[in-house]
Amino acid sequence: MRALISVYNKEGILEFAKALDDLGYEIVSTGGTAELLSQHGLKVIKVEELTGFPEILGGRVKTLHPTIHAGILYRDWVEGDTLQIQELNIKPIDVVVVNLYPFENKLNQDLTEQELVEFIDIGGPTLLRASAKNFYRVLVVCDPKDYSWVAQKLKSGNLSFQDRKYLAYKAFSLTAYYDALISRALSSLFEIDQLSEHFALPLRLANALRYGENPHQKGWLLLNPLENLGITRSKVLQGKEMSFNNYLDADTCAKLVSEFQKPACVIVKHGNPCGVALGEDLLSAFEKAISTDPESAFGGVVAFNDRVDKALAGKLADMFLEIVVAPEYSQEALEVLSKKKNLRLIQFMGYSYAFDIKKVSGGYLFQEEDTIDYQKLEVVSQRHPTHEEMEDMLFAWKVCKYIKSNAVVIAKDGRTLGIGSGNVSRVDSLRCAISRAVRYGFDLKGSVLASEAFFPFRDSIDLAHSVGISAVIQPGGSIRDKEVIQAVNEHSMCMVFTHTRHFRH
Ligand code: 93A
Repeated sequence: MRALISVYNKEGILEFAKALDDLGYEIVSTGGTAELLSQHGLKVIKVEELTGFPEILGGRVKTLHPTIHAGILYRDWVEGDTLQIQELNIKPIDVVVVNLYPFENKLNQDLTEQELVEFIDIGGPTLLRASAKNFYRVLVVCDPKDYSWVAQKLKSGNLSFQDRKYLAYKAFSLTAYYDALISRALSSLFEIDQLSEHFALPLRLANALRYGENPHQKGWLLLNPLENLGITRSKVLQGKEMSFNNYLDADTCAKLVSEFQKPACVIVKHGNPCGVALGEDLLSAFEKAISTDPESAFGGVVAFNDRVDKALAGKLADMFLEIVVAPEYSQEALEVLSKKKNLRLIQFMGYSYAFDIKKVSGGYLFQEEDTIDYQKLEVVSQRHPTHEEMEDMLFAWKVCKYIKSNAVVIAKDGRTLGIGSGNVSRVDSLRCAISRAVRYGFDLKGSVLASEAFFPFRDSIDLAHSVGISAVIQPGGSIRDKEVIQAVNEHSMCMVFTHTRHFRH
């Protein structure tokens, strides 16, 4: 019986090799691995002794040899195979233990293209694929986490065919991931922004979540190793474990608050912002954001774009919140918030633009991230907006981008007064926004309205005017734009076209 061992990560390999040696396996090994094992007194056959061929090209060719691969791929149930390997004096290999050059770890290390390329393992994946293909006869181990249970089962004679199949599946999962990682890394290294016919998205399982969107659904968190920022990479400083829905809400909240330069606060519930405000400081922004819709804010996710201090922490601790997200917390703030054991505190480090992906049955929809283009703004009404109206419109426009369509935002003095989300008719979204604002006693005179997509009719403009809204920002582009602009002019309101819409479905 023979075992081939070739590992980059040498952790735990000595014990595993000893266990194989005890079980009577002859050990065949590559350069560094062979050296380590023989240093510790194990009898090792070097690959080159077996192949009669030295390791060449600085290690690029070590195990890529027919003696090795025929030893692995040999089918003992096929007569022709047996005759051939006997004729060529090739001995079967029964166990293969390999882990790969750490290409993934090298991605964030500022290596040159040439240096990085050297970490693409060729021989290792070939060994893994060959042995996994021959799972009927060969046992393949690609993860040091499996050494101990595999050794135990081999010793007791309990290693089943199903175990071998599981390990073969694991090996192919690893090589698929490894190649996907290389493909994605090269696409950014070579600055290729075009999708190829076979798109490789490498994902690594981080952990199982308590459950998915609902308790009866299992849920997992998978990481994209090529993005080192974002909500999944942010530190959870305290509190209960993050849930599936927590990740969704915290992501929306953190991304929206990052759009603002001034001190800002965003509150999100069920994926939609329910209060957004700018302030002199974070505390005033928080109070303004809460007052938009205190009922919905209960149990919400709150995000800030600056350091949370003690005074703000005191206010946060007085409320029932699921999550607080901020780039930083003062030591005193952390002490205050530590009393709220269940409250999750996240230190958000920003995010990088990547693909936005949505799932449909049988496939995925990919798109670039949605961004705002400020170059395209155009005043289309007779009256030009005042400075305050313009500021409020731009504020409301940013918020709109993060609301489920049909999205409308009524805002004034850097705060949302009413938000309408997820309605199937635009005017209904506006009615919701108005009724929320009225319920909390806001005077809408001189407020602004943002709509993430065009108004199909003038009805929303007439309704907006009737409650005192004086300025409207929207993409334009309806066949009834003329009628809509006419309504704006009749009411002496003003209107800005963005020429870009921000659907969120
Ligand atoms: O450079 S390679 O792609 N060429 C090979 O033929 C080869 N065979 C095994 N890399 C190769 N390996 C890899 O070497 C293994 O996947 C493992 O990561 C590493 C072990 O090298 P050493 O035993 O010299 O430390």
